[in-house]
Amino acid sequence: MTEDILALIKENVIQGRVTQGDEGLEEGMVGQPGVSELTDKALAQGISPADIIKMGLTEGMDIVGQKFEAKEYYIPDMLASAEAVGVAMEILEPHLAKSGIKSKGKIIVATVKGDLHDIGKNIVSILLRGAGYAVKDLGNDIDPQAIIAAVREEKPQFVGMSALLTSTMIHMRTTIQALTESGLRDKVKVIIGGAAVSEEFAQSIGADGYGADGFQAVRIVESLDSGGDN
Ligand code: B12
Repeated sequence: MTEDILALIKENVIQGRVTQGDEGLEEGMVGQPGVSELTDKALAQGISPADIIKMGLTEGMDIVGQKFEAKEYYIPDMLASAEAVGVAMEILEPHLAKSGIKSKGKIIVATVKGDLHDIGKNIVSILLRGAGYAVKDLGNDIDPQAIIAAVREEKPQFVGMSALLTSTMIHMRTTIQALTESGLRDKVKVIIGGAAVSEEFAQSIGADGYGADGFQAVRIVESLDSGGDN
């Protein structure tokens, strides 16, 4: 019974169905419970939030990641699945505190100064939330000093910066320099991404990691979180 409902959650994450009114990638699913109804039902049956996350949401998202990498899924498919996971995480959040599961670290994300592209950053934020991180999204066109102020206030373990323009990626370097000048550089791991930047650029500005897509962003943060160097 427990396994059935977790398998259904996993399948509906893969299908990107939040509620029973949603269509899935396969036909004929409208009217069947989606991830939010199934998550409520699983909790009502006494299934632990940890099992729902591990065997339902995370396993589902792993498959979505594989399909994305194999080019079977495109960005809208990935977003639908990530949204389903995000909604389930909102339902689970109060129960996580009760069951003693600590949320993972906190990450501040921002698109750098002068840059209005925020679609990729938003995907990264949703996937990190889905993976259990507390994400504070500062938005787009964010000045280095605003990132410094947020690091002081929020005390995150990670800062994630996004840049899509070759004219704005320079602000990743200035933000890292500003972190150093403020004595905060060793308090946070900095990861970067966005179409303008690369692994080589990340190394050249002294970032701790680079992610080519949202799933890599999660993998890098998890690896840095556990002390690895990605
Ligand atoms: C949509 C778009 C816009 C929209 C943005 C809307 C929005 N709310 O974001 C609008 C219309 C506003 C726009 C404006 C402009 N744009 Co534009 N835009 C694009 C476009 C078509 C798609 C970008 C996108 O959303 N991709 C989809 C997302 C999912 O991908 P992504 O951002 O790369 O994010 C993924 C990864 O990079 C990674 N990632 C992203 N961020 C992060 C962060 C971290 C920490 C990590 C680990 C990973 C990570 O994970 C994400 C998810 O998988 C690109 C072309 C392209 N193919 O990239 C041009 C593009 C980026 N734009 C471009 C340009 C030139 C402009 C303008 C200057 C145009 C103009 N003359 O006005 C303005 C600049 C405005 C500004 N100041 O920012 C150029 C940039 C060229 C360059 N080398 O600098 C591009 C490449 C188009 C081109 N070929 O010329 N644009």
